[in-house]
This record gives sequence, structure tokens and C-alpha cells, in this order.
Amino acid sequence: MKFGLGQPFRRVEDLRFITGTGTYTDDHRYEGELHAAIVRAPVAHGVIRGIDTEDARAREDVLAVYTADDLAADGIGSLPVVIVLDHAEGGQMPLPDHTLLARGKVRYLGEPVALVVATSALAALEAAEQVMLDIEDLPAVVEPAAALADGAPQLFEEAPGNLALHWTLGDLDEADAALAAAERIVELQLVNNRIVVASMEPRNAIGLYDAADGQFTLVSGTQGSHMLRDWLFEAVFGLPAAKLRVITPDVGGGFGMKAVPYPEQALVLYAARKLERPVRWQSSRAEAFLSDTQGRDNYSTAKLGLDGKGRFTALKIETLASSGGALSAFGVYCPTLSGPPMAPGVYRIPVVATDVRIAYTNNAPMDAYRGAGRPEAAYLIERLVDKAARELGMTPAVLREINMITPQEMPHTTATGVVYDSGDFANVMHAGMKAADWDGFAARRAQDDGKLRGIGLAYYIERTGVPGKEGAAVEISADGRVTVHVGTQSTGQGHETTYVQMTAETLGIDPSRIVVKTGDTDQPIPSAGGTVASRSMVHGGGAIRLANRAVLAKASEAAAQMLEVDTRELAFDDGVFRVPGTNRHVGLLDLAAKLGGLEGVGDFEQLAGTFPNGAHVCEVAIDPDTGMIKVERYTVVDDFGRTLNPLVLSGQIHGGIAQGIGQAMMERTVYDPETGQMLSGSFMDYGLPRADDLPFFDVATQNTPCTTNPLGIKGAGEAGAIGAPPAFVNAVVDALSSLGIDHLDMPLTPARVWEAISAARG
Ligand code: SMO
Repeated sequence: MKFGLGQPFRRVEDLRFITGTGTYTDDHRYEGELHAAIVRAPVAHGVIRGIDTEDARAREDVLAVYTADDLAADGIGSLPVVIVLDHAEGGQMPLPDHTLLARGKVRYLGEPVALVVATSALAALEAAEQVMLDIEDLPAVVEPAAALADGAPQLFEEAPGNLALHWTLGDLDEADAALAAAERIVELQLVNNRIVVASMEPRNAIGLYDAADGQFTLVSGTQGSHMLRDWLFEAVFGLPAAKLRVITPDVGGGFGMKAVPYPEQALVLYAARKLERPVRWQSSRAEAFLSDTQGRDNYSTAKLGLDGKGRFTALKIETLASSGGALSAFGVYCPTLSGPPMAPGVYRIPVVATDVRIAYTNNAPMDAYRGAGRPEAAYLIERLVDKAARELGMTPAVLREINMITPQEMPHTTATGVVYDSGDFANVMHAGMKAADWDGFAARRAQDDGKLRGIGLAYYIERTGVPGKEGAAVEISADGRVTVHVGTQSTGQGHETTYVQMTAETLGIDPSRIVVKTGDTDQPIPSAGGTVASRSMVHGGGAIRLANRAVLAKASEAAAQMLEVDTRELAFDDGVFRVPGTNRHVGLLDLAAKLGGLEGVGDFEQLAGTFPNGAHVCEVAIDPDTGMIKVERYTVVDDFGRTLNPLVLSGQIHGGIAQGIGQAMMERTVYDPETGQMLSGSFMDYGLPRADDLPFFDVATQNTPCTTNPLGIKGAGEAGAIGAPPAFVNAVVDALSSLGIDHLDMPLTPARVWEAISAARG
């Protein structure tokens, strides 16, 4: 049995996870450890008049209570902003200070105000309750349009009118002119709803400090130890990054949210240094709802111009987005650099322009969530094209195909300046429709059971694996064990399996001998990015490929010497070097034993993006009396360039679809518009999809190799979450189109659907 690339090798990490023997941050215990709790803002907007810590400090089980003043006195800095852009009018966006603990004002419900450190988790929580906050309420504003309106309450002095950033892409005047010249304009207003990220394992951090050498260690669930160290440490502590070691053990889900540096990670380090004892913090689910970064939350108006033959001539998008009550590290990335460049989707559109205003609002900070901007772009164009097809009386497939970029046009540079290297969009779309039995839908719709049925198509494309470096090292010990070191972090994706597969194939070594090590800034690797933007297989895989080749190059030198031939006369197969035509040979593991070990380093640089794309087809049945939607079929055909492991791949797609349908069908973070109090602060109030909300997913690939990386792959981690929302909403709108409904905003809860049906029926 071969376990090479392309094989459905079962995930080696799953035995550990499903038998409860994973080792997460919370499983780490340290002698003399202390427990931290965060005192959080009980209101969404207000002036801090006083923080009374006396009762909490008086407790015997409390070692310290810290506020922003203590941090300032110790010279502690603020959280970094990684993405800093200029306003369209010129001048840099404001960078209001993101202190670890609120100073002077609180700007969102749950914002950290004080840190309590005690001898037990319970004592820390109790003492946190005893910290008395004197806060003068200010009016709150939770939606970007309201925040940008005249007279809105001001969050930051540095950001007049609550404008975090005004950003444009393309020429808006040119787009207006092209729209004015169009035969027809199709317009759509839509909301991309604010949602929580809901990782299964909430955030956490353990801070350790060695006073003898001034060395810090942070144990925390992250999407990459190295990137967290580099972003967090110098900004906050003013010390070189080498003074901090970050260890990331098993992680239960990240989805972008754990790529971001958080106050708590710096606070436990601060407290560990002050108290010279380990300090641990574990978020509760309630805290996660309030203080994890959230996703999406934008409001767009889009206009698509068409000529008399249904060809797209222009696209103009105006978007209002929310930054929340603090600027997160990549807070402005999703609605600017990530989403808008992908606005044209898979279509030839000569003129594209986007205008984006990001507003400060009194709710949780916004940042990346699975897809980070590309789902918003795909949702917009795929809803718009579907609406256009309906208005033109064309089928959704025909209108798409007229406008789709063809393989002959590859590489294709979009009007937004993105270079698509490869893809066969029309054929993959037809494959998806065939797999979904699109033609048989008319008969399924005709069944007489009182349900309203609809079928929806969406064709997504996204950009993954943005340019950057990644390093890896492969070590073979003298006793024949192989260790693969890499900096990309699995938060459930199955890297331990795919990276082992790659290595087993290249080195011809049994997979049971190979382990993958990640999550430690002390690893012997030349560089590390981390796991974001579906980059792990492209970047990490690229680095491991180079490291494996470096091992083989060294081994082949040694083998040639031993077998007394030139390296060019050697053949390598199945872990053995041979001199063809003779019986002289030596195994790689024997060589490693003789040499006392072998190692190779890979230093990989990815220069361009990859462009996974595919067809999602969703079929729904709606009960008109209750507004309940049942997803009856869900079919996907994707182009991922090359499939490394179909089992791991389909797991990624399944999870992504579940998150995408979750957003489209039931998820929505709700804040009271007057007070900024959260109305959806638990899973009793916030709908997360469960297994019985979803059908079996029929998932397949029809690959066109990617030309921008040596493995020929296209990143797959986020794709499911990108195609699903437009496919689902297109299906529901199709079901309701006979009632004259041409758009509904997510989430399509039973109440919203029922109301729309009732209103349409009068
Ligand atoms: S949403 Mo991701 O970690 O780019």
C-alpha cells in the first residue's frame, strides 16, 4: 500500500482528537501557576470615571489587580496594527491607540478594563466581580451607516466622524460613465451580516517569565507562533522578539480569529513578569462572544452594467464596513486589499470600481473570518449576476457562461489588477450542474407537497496563498525517525497527515516513522508565516518539498561515495539508492544511521497567489407556513489545481460549507442599536448550524493545475465558506421568485422568510 500524494490517507491526528488525548493550551499545567480573569466593560460606550480595585485587592487569594495606569507606568505599549492604509483623499488612516486595557473610555461591550490575578480561576472570577467600575454612559452606535451619520457619538478623537478609513479601488468616475453608457443596469443592495467566529476551543494564553535571563514564554492557541511573536512582542514590550518564545499546542479552530494578537496574550506575560509566576487565562464562551474578533459586517450597493447581448460592461460597488470599537491588527484588510480586488469574480468586466468606508462602531473589533474579504466579494458578484439573469430572463448558467473568462484567456488580468493564472470555469460549472442533476430539478420542484422549491448556482473564485516566505526542516535521526518542522499551524486542517504524506512519498519512508512538529518559535526553521489565507499547503507544502529535496541531495552525495559512483549514476526509488544494472544499493535510513542523522532545510518563497474556484449548487425546500428552509441537496465541483488528499480536502470543504450556510441561514451577531448591549451572547440566542440542519454534501474536483507553485495546488481551506452563502441565497430567492421576491438579506431565518412570504402574498 502506497501513501503518496493523491491518496485518501486517513487523518493521523484524529485518533488523538476523538479519544480526548489532544493537548491543548488548557491542558498545560505549571508549578506555582496563577489564574487571571479580565474585568470587562459592562457598557458599549462610556467614560471611565473610576476603577475601584480595593475590595478585590483585599482578598487573600488575589495577588494583583492591574489597570491601564499600571501598564502605562511600566511602559507597556499598545497592540500593533499590521495593515495601515492611506485614505483615498490622501493622508494615512488614523491609528487610535489600542491599549491592552481601556484608558479613559470604553468603546465596546466586553472591552478589557482590568486584569485580576489570583490563586485559582474561581477566585480570579469572584475578585473580578468585586472590581467596581464607575463609568459614565455615552450613547452607542453599532452600525457603520449610523456611525458615519452627522451627529453620531464619537468613538475616537483621532477619527473625526468615526471614519476609520475611506478607500477606493479603480476609477469611480469611469465606472459611472460606463454604467451610463450601458444598455441595462442591474442594481442590488445587500448586507453581509456580522457573525461570531465560534471556534470550538475558545482563546487562551499562559504567560511564563524566567527572571534569571529575562526570557518570556507564551503558550497560546494561535494560527502561527512566529507571526504572533513578531507582531505582538516588540510593539507591546519594546523588547526584541527573540526574548519571547511562543508555543502553540493543539488548537481547536481558528478561522482567522486566532491569527490576531489579543490583549490577553500580552497581559499574561506582563503579569508573569510582575509576579514572577506562571499566569494563565482561559476565555469562557460568554467572553468569546464579546471579545473575539468578529467577521463580515458590511453593507453594499452594487451596480452591474450590461450591453444588449448580456455582456458585462461595468461594475461599481459602494460599501460601508465596520471596524468595531478598536482597530484590530488586520481590521481594515478584509473590505479593502482582500475583497474588492476579487469583485469581478470569474467574469470579464472591463471597468470595475469600489468605494469603501470603514467606520468605528461600539461593538467587537472586526477582523478576518474564513475567507477574510473574499466571501464578501463572491457573495456580492454571485448575487448580482443571479439577479441580472432573472431580470434578463436568461438562465443563471447561460448569463454566467457568456461572461466567464475562458482557459484561452489565461493568464488573465482583471480590471482590478489581479492575475488569474489558470481555470476552466465554464466546464467546471457544467460539471457541477451535472453532478447536481440540475436538469432533473424541474421534476423535483413539481412534486405536490406544499413546499416552495428552489435551486441556486454560485461560481466562486478566491485568491489564496498571498506572496510570502515559509521555511521547513526535515531531520532523519540515526534510528530512522523523521521529523518535519514547519511553521504553518494546524487548527484542525490535518497538516500532520498531508505533510507526512508528502514526506513519505518523496523520501520513500513509511508514514508511521514520520512526525510533523509545528507551533514553537524555537523550531529550527529559516522562516515561518503561519496559517492564514489558505496558504499552508502552498507555502508550508512548498517549503517541506524543498527540505525533502535537500535531504535527498545530501543523501545522494553520501550514497554515491559509498557505492563508488557518480551521483548521476544513482537511481532513487522507494527509499533506496541503487546503481542500475548492478545489485549495489543503500537505503536512505541506513545512510542516516551511518551518518549519525541527516537533515535538510527548505526556504520557500511563493511569488503569486493561487485561484481556487468552483461551482456550488444548492437546492432548498421552504415551508411557506413556517418559513423553515430545508437544504435538500448540496453539490460542489471545485478546481483546486491538484488534490493531495481527497479525504482531508473534502473535510475542509464540508466544514466550509457548514460555516457558509450557517451565515446565510441563521447566524447573526445582534447588538441593541441604542445601547450596544449584545442580544445574541450565547448559543441559546445565536444560531450555529448543527449536523441535522445540513444535508450530505456531494463534493468533487475537476482540477486545472496551478502554475504559480511547484506543487500545482490551489489553497482549499476557505473555499467552502466562500461558495456557500451565494449558492444558498440564490436557491432561496429562486424558490420565492414566483412571489415576486428578488432579494432577501442573510441570515434567512424562518422569521425573515415567513415575513417575506406573508408580505408578498398580501
Ligand atoms: S480568515 Mo484567514 O485565517 O485568512
